Amino acid sequence: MKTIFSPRHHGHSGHVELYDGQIVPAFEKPSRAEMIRSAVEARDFGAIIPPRDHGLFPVLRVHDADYVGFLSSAWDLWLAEGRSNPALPSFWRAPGMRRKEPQTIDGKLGHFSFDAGCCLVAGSWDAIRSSADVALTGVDLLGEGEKSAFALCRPPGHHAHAGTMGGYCYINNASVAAQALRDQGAGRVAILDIDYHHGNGTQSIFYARADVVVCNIHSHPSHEYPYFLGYEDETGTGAGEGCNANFPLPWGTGFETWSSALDDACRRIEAWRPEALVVSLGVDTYKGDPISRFRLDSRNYLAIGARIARLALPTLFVMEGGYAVEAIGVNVANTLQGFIEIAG
Ligand code: OKP
Ligand code: ZN
Repeated sequence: MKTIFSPRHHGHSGHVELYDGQIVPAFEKPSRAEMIRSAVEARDFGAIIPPRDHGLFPVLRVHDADYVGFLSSAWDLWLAEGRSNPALPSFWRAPGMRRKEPQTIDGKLGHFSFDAGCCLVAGSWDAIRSSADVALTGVDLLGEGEKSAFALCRPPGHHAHAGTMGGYCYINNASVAAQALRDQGAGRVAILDIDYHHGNGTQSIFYARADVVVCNIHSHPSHEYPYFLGYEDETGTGAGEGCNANFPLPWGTGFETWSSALDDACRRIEAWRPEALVVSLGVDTYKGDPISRFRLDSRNYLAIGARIARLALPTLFVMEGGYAVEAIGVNVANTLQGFIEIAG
């Protein structure tokens, strides 16, 4: 299995987030991707290659043009206000307020976000674009006949909506990849999101569609971020009715319960008969994760990879979350190894 990786992720560094009522260095930091890269390299799964430039067209298949325009220009607007510290949104609309895009950067930051989890610094946009190119290069590899690929994306993507950033996510890399697979000819594509947090952005992007089906296993939104989406009764709408499946689990969930949800999710995916699979791979389900509350052990990721391999689909792994930096490499590499041991 080849890995796609870009050192341009380093541009997104030195940023902050609001945590426990304080501004702290963001948990989503460059060392995450570097730890994963060295673990994958050490296991020798296959070549580690740089992304190819795909431009913004495949991103605009999923995201709104005004939003992408905002992402590309936000840092310059911020600088033009005479600031150089990290840019963080802190104003949002309540229901009933106007939906017009403000003309100044502080208003725009709120207009295009749903939380204060998405900081922008000088190199963020370049890193964000490189992350989408990493996912799209993974799609290319599947198109060229590879059975699987690992898109080592950073920053992650699954919380980003068509026109809204949030939860460390700017471009929804997994959604961009799924759409690219469709555009490349796959009849139906499944997305399996196993990050600890519900992939609200991915669900929302495909919620009314039957050609991209979405399965999420995550911490219950009644207690956990992103709080306002991810319940079991969200099953899709219109043509997409029945094409979204959520498996919310309580805080403290261990592997026995988690893996039985994975079995259920995999059976749902089989019933949809997809031609390709995108896995939103978060390893913040790990017991040592500093911001999460599931209890998976490192060895459990071998079994997860193996279960996914039994779906016997062309599979693109897209990196999402995981914040226990000391264990993130082992957990990701175990997932890929478990997959490879079954799928080859
Ligand atoms: C991104 B991904 C808790 C703040 C929650 C947002 C977490 C975003 C996770 N105090 N911060 O799904 O791993
Ligand atoms: Zn997560």
